[in-house]
Amino acid sequence: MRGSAAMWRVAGLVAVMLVPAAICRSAPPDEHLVDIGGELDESIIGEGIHRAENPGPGDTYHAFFHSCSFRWFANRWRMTLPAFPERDNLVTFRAKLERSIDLSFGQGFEARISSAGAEGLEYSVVVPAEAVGYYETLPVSGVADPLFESTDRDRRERAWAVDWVRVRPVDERPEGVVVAISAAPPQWPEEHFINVGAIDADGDALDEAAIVEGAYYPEGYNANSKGAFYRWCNFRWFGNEWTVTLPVYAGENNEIVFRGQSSRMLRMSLPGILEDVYIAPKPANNEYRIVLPADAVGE
Ligand SMILES: [Ca+2]
Ligand SMILES: [Ca+2]
Repeated sequence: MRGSAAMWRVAGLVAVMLVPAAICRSAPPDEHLVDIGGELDESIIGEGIHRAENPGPGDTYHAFFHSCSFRWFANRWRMTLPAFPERDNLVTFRAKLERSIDLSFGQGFEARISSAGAEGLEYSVVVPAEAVGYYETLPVSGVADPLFESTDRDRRERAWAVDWVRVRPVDERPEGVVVAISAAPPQWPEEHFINVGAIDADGDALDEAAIVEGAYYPEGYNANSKGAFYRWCNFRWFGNEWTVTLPVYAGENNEIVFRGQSSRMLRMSLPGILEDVYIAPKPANNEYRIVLPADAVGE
């Protein structure tokens, strides 16, 4: 591994602390369940997914449409699911499906689901650990086969309607469930990665080396939270001023990405080397990005 350590002193008006009565280090839950058409699905849906719809009147042509909230998906769509890092993930869609869908997960892992043979309108795919990597999010895209063409007044592409998506970590791949495969080894970007908030089986923090000061205890997976971020990943609250130590690539420009949730402006600094840098709140995908020039990193 190349790289040397750089100290980032980062200050800003960051977060109002919520202090629970007891410190509870959260083990990962048994599953992440995203109610499509219901609360919190906004944070995972990408392009090609239509508006949320509530159950319709009872005279719809299939019980699905008057028994659940859902969204129509176009012929091509994208979403970002919460996922369990470095585990096989069993991804199940509950959906009204009348054509096949070619799915792509992470770094080019592919699987096809078809409308034949699904029980309870549930369609499952095993996404191997090597497709998920060390991330807590999993990009998924789909293409309908054959493509949907509207022949009625509703001109939208309505390739399938999805009620929910569930992601479970599995030790054993269930029999008869399709496994996503990749034609080539996954092409992971060259990077250092720190899963802030991760703990091991004994409850010990796995991110200690990066945390210098100003951050609270690991938590996350807060099942009753009204915020998707707090429900579907582990994290730490950072106070108004905090310092982390990050590995960097010597002699090169370094792009640093923080995935986080803040409604505040962040002011970041590398003491004595860089002018303060301000980063706007609420970035796309919760990703705060900053480029550290090679001459600031040094050799
Ligand atoms: Ca639903
Ligand atoms: Ca995390």
